[in-house]
Amino acid sequence: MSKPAELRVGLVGTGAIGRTHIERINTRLRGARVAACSDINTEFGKKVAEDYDCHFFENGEEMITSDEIEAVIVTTLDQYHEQYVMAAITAGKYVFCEKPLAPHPDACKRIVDAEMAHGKKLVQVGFMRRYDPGYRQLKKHIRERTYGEPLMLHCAHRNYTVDESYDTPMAVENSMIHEIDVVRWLLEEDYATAEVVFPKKTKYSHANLQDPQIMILTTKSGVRIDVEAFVNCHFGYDIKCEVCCEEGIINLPEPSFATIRTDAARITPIYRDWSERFVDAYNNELQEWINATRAGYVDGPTAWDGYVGQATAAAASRARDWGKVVKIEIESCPDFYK
Ligand code: ISE
Repeated sequence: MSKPAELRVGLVGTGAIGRTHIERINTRLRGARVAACSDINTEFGKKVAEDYDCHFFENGEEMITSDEIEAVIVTTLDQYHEQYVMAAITAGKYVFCEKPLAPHPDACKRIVDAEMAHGKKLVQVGFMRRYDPGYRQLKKHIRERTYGEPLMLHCAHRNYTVDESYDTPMAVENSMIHEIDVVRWLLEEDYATAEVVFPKKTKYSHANLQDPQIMILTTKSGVRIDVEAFVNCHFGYDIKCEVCCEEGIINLPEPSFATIRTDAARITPIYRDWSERFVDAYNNELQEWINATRAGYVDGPTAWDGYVGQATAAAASRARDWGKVVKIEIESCPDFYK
């Protein structure tokens, strides 16, 4: 039997995450090839195209409408996501967009409306934690209520350090947006309120960044979630999620490393950076996207999930700026996305 043809993908935005996606699709995953790419930085984009042997398009929209490609990946700067996702919807092509779907909830809503008007789901958002084997274990226990009802979750999102361009709002909008999505996916319910409080500031932060921060969310049924974002923790990349249920506590598994005895100590290493910690999640995410796209459906985080994530983050940002608990009011999910 002849092998089915590979899905021809066009990627727009050849920065770091774009290049790692090309690399994993063209060298490690099955069933697709990044055949074309585009970048507003023409010189740089051409070089990437040469390195990965793909066709370079100066204009991203032209690439998206071209017959050379069947599906689209958007890994540009966040503020350009909307324009390329919209172009893919207009062209009727499946599109995988890195998180966030768009920086502002209104832009996400425009994408949702355009997709519904088109009449078929095409968009998937890059919330890769849903594909992490550890989070998938949590999901199974929560869904099956193995230890009864989940009552509260304690999460931590710690980065080794961040640069000067990372400011106070980014802790919610760029980092804890992952917890906003993954916890909603774990619990299968929406949030009711958000609050953000500031512990004492670390000396490793800078003028524009309040670090650490704690975000407190409650769901509609009353589950309470606290998330610590500590992005200059100065020891490594550390992600925690503890789910306290009625009859037991379920912890996100720690990455597996050998324990070392040395110099009168017993040490277990941890990762330094998110790109290492979530390699399996990224691989699973893109492989499953390729499989679903080839089969003609979307089974990952939808444009609606992208919209709810940004609307929740926007509410948490207001809560932070106003110093009070904010109600999260989001329309109910349209049947199209159920
Ligand atoms: C970054 O943008 C990510 O998405 C990482 O997963 C997160 O850990 C980091 O804090 C963000 O800046």
